Amino acid sequence: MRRGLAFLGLAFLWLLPSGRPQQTAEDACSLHILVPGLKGDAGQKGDKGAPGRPGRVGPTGEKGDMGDKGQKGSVGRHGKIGPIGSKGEKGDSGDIGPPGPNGEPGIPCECSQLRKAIGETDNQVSQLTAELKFIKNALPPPAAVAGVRETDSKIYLLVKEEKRYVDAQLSCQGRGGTLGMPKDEAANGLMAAYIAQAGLARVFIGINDLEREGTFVYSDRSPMQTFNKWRSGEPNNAYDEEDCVEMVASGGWNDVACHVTMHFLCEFDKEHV
Ligand SMILES: [Ca+2]
Ligand SMILES: [Ca+2]
Repeated sequence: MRRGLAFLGLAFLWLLPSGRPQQTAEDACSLHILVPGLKGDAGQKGDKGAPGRPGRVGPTGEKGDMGDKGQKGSVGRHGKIGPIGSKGEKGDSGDIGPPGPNGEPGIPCECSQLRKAIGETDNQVSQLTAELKFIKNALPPPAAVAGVRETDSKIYLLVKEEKRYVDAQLSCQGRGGTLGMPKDEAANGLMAAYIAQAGLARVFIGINDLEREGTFVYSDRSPMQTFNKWRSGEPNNAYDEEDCVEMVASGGWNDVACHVTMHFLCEFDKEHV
């Protein structure tokens, strides 16, 4: 810095109006004392300086008093629908409502006739139900059956399966019946016609003397009455082994061995099917 001021001083001396522009280096070096000149006139006012830097941030002011409460705002928009709540408890039953208006008068009916018709219909339904039940329970595969025959109280079923007497009886019982028991002329005639129409020569029927030789009973253990259709010379208990009975197509009876196999005829009581 000091060296810079000395240089400025030398430059100032060089520009002084001395009237001797040809001053030599010896003259300059010979000056030992510099005398300041007269003060010059005041210069013109300079231009306005640039704005100073912003001052430091002042300290935080004291907290002012709380303002008055603002006015209530307007109602906002509806929010989204919330989730479904849990099911509430069942409410109490309501009061019994008032009775309804009276209906229009009915049409006079002949009730006795209607009741009679209804009763007959009920009977028919019962009968059909029983017969259907019988068909479901009793009928074997179609090929083994030659149709059925029936009277007011009985149903007869010819089974075209060859079985021994005991097995034939079990087969009929399994269907809800028993081997056929011709106890009068009408039943015997119906069974004989059934056998003949089926093209069979003979079938087992429900008569035997298994328990006591010579004493024939029906398969329901009821004793033989006056009615019988023994063929001529029968029962003969041939070979001392004929304890079961067959009916031939003409309707006659013959005692035969129980272990032979043949078709058989079942009988069902309509009240029990
Ligand atoms: Ca016998
Ligand atoms: Ca015989």
